[in-house]
Amino acid sequence: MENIIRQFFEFDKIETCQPFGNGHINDTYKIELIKNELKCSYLLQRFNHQIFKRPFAVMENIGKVSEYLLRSDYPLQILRPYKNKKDEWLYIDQNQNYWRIFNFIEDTVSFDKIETVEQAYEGARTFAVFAKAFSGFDVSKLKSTIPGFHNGETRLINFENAVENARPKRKELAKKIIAEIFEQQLFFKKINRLKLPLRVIHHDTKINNILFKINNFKAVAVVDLDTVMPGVILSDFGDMVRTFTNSAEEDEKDTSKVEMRKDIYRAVEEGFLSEVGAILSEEEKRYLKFAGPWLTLMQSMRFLGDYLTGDVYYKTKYPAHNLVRAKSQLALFRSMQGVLS
Ligand code: GN1
Ligand code: MG
Repeated sequence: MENIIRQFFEFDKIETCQPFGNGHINDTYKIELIKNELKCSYLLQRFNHQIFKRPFAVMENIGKVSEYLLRSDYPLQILRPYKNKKDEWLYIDQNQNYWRIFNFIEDTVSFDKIETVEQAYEGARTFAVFAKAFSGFDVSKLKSTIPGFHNGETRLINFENAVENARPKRKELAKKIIAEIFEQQLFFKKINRLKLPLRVIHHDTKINNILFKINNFKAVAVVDLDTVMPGVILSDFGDMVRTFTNSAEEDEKDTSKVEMRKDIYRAVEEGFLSEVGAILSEEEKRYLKFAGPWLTLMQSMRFLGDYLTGDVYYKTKYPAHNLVRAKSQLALFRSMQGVLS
């Protein structure tokens, strides 16, 4: 650890180093360093370059976006990466691990589940503040670091391949849900046909990607900018609907507990539009209601594809974890369809 951190800057000693957060993709640590008798905190992260196949392009995007926000009147704090002593965003160690370091934003908390409409409103408003901040930014400056990331039709092709190359036992166990997903595939085509404008999109608008002030639960920062790239507004709205309104966990085993909470949905919509209502086109606004089911169906298909091909993408805690996630997300999709279509 010490050698990795020294690639970025000098210090006297490491005071603490502890695992931090619970993302599915990267490994994150909070480190406290002593520098000239002062304690300084940072986030150290092993960046998953199996998933982010263009790690330096991701960092370029994050660099551009955070610099832009810093120079604008963006009202929130920014989680910024540091360059190492070689003036690069990432340090690659002998074992081909990619490491990066960010500033640590103090006195904040994040949480995984929305409990109240006030939290939903504030969360949605915050992601909208982030989206709105880029209305004057030239989106063509950003690279598409995971091509087809939220493209349902591309995801569908990947899913068809996953079904074809599935582990036979797993395919048998998932037979019913595979068929159910195929039944809904037109959804992806419908959304792609809309041809909505490209914007700077966060692409991972879970509530735990907002840091809140410890004592008053006001939003302090939008974090996890790895998937910031060109996309459509339905992605950021949809992933909030998927994650905020869910009455249960993403991996709830008992699907009878899974439903979209309508009061939370309304708060998400109001909070989001309170900031971006004026910059979205009529068409974008009209189709917002399809965003939740669209993204939730896509997520179910992604979890299921990973289950079928042996859990190579998402971290899992038990063998059927991705199957459970896929079923749970499909239950959520059904509940949304009952309400929103
Ligand atoms: C992944 O690891 P995390 O929570 O930041 C995934 C998202 C999914 C999410 C599902 C790069 O995000 O797209 O929606 O899991 N990120 C990537 O919980 O694939
Ligand atoms: Mg993420």
